[in-house]
Amino acid sequence: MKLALVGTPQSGKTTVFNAVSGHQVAVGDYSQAVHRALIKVPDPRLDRLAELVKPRKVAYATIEFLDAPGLSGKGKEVGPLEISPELRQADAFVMVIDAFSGMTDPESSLQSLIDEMILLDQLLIESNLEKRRRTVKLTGDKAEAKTVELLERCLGMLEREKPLLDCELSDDEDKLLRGFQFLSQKPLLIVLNIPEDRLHDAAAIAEQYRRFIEPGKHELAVMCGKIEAELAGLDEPERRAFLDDLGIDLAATAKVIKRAFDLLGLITFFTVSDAEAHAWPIPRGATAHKAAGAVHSDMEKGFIRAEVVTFDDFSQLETHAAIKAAGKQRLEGKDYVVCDGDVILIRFNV
Ligand SMILES: Nc1nc2c(ncn2[C@@H]2O[C@H](COP(=O)(O)OP(=O)(O)O)[C@@H](O)[C@H]2O)c(=O)[nH]1
Ligand SMILES: [Mg+2]
Repeated sequence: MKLALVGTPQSGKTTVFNAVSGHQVAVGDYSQAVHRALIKVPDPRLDRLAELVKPRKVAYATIEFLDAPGLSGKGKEVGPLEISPELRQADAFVMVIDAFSGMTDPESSLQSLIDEMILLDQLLIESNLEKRRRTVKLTGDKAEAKTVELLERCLGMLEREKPLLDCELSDDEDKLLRGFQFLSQKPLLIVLNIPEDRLHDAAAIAEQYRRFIEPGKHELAVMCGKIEAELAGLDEPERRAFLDDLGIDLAATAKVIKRAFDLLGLITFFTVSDAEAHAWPIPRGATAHKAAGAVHSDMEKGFIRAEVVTFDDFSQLETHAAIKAAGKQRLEGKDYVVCDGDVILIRFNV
């Protein structure tokens, strides 16, 4: 799963990238460089499992994070369609809003970024429709006619200045539309980048943006990118001291990653053995069979059954023997829908 940063130049995208990834890329230089990182998703449940099982290795779930030049932030005055193709391939966007410099009004920059995505999508559809309409006229192709009908409906939304995220779509339509990699169809994590002297107001600031947030489509996080980027470079005791100094209890970075993970519609299941405790991200609603495939293709091919314990039972009972004695281990087949926090042993045969 891939997240991409978007926002106006100098809004703090690369600063947030550094904060989240622990990298130390140069900021403030108007650079057009592309940065990428694989981000560990912090998970106290995995820490607890590792404490119980004492494996040789602990592997966190990861998500890909991309910092690439993109939107102009100029709203309706966008120029050519030169947005990086890599941005289009992202599963969701992390939109960084400058709320620290006082140079721009954060609410209007948020609105103009959304307007810009709407306009870019509109241009993409317009450039596409003419040819497709002609094909339908010439060949009468049914599938193509469906696509045209869907694109026309989308165009109508965009012309009313609504993002495609608001479109009511069937699963098939959703899939079809995703192929076009429209910008305004992607879920958004809005990151308000505030100055350090307003950190104590973070909750009140977040409240002002509630109306932009629709559950499942958007998430909001308030952070001071500059501070978080400094924090990322420190080891644990130094970090603790720094946070105490500022009078805040938890770095916002972990929250940003968690919200991004939720926004992508992912849940986590765990596998544990002497060798490794591993957190695996899978789409909500995935079956045990798919989960097996996430671990190894052989497990999917040779799937026999899944032995499942909930994290809470595992954490409480602590050992396999105690879990079995308490009857808390379930045997599940291919079609079992995996729940967030399941600890799974996959039996397979190749
Ligand atoms: N005071 C303050 N400055 C920030 C913050 N975040 C970013 N900056 C500064 O804003 C400038 C632009 O940041 P950068 O991450 O390069 O923005 P980008 O162009 O969106 O990638 C840099 O000089 C940063 O140090 C913040 O939270 N507070
Ligand atoms: Mg940058």
